[in-house]
Amino acid sequence: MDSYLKHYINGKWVDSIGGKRHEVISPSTEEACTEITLGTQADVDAAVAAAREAFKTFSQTSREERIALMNRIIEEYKKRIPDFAKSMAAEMGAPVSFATMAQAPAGLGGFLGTLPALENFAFKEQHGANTVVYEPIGVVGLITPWNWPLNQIALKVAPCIAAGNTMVLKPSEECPGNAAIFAEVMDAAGVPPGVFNLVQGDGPTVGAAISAHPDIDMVSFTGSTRAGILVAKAAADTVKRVHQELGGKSPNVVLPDAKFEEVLPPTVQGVLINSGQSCIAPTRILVQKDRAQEAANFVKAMFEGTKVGDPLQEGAHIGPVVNKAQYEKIQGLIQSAIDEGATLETGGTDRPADLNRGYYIKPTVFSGVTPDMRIAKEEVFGPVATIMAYDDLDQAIAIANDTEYGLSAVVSGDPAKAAEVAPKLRAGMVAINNWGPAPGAPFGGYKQSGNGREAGLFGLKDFMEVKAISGLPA
Ligand code: TXE
Repeated sequence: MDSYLKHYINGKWVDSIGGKRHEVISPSTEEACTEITLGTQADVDAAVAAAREAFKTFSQTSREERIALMNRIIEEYKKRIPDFAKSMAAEMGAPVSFATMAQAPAGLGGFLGTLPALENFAFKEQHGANTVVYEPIGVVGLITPWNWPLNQIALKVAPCIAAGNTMVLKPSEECPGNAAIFAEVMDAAGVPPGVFNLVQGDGPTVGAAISAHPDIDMVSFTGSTRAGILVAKAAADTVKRVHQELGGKSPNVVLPDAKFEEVLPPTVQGVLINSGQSCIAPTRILVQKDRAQEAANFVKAMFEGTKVGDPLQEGAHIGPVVNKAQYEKIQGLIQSAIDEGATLETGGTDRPADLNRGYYIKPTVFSGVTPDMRIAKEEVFGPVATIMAYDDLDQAIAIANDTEYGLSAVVSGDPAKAAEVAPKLRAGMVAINNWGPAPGAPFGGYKQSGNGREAGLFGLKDFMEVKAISGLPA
């Protein structure tokens, strides 16, 4: 079992002040694979004090110094990719090859995407009589989830470094090992003490302490809409900036004359990748009524061709879902669709063959899904696709927008026709003939999918303060 029993505060590995031990259960073996110490309010206080002190000097560093620091982080990060992959495979079930090729490099992408934004950033702009200056915001609290754990950490840490902020990270207690390795990377790269601090712990204690802390200027959260609302409420009393990347229920509008063999493979990839645990997964596949069964057959064949297996084995397959709670939630949603009259095309609640333990879900496809069903409304976060029929494009757009979420959407078919549909979709990101946005897109959502954007230039701006100075001498 891997042990990470210390927090990383002020450039040192330190014991928790009164924290209890916590074991992470591997979703493939159902046995403990990692132990951490759950942090306390006192640990958060110590980390915030270190970050506040470090802000005095780090906020004054030059663009060139921060570019050099980011390049050193990138070099140290690359050396640890095999360690990251092994840790994620054990803790959240990402198959080792997928973790090596996709999950770990995704974290690198956060830094590589922020570097050019920093290199070209205009820290000073003239707007009429006002000189507008972008400044670091201060101490930022970062709360991250388990599904793309390093990507989500990097999308927050990289703009903080680029902006000159200092930070306190609380990663998910479901997947804490990669965050500890990431702190080792920051240490090896020579990040000054107090600039980056890691406090392991749970949401209700450490997450809540960060959200409410009077000496934290901004909190950036990725996770469920449920927890995102709690973070915003806890942050309200100190009027800190709240940045939220929350859940999604993304539609895929398949245009009436789309060629299924061209457009459905990316959709299927987007639904199944990471065992369906992606906030932008295009799970509501909207198809014109007279072609809906043909689409269901196509998606079913692809789902049945997808292997489910042990994350520690090499090869192209999907692993289990992250934990027992998620497994039970997904099984419950699959059962709800059956009970509400959707047609189960493939999959279901049975255990996949040859897997006697672990939180494995069969790739599952439903057709005949209507907008009022739970499976059409709630974020499943598992390998489950729903085929929904529409009469005409206006109805398809109405169904696509009939959700409390607004993170991402896909339009499949002739790009010229898709371009007419894209502006009508209420989502932060619309991808045409792909399952997700191109690299560097401002990442974030409308409605209950969140506030603010991550990645690249837009992400960097979101982690900065804006000051207007008028009356400067010409
Ligand atoms: O996430 P939580 P859970 C969605 C997805 C999934 C569901 C539940 O639908 O099925 O959420 O996942 C911290 N104050 N997404 O329960 O609880 C927690 O410790 C402050 C979408 O595992 O939201 C962790 O660090 N922080 C998603 C982080 O929030 C709190 C990613 C996420 O955990 C807190 C994950 C509190 N009161 C789940 N309570 C996406 N957008 O990609 C919890 N946390």
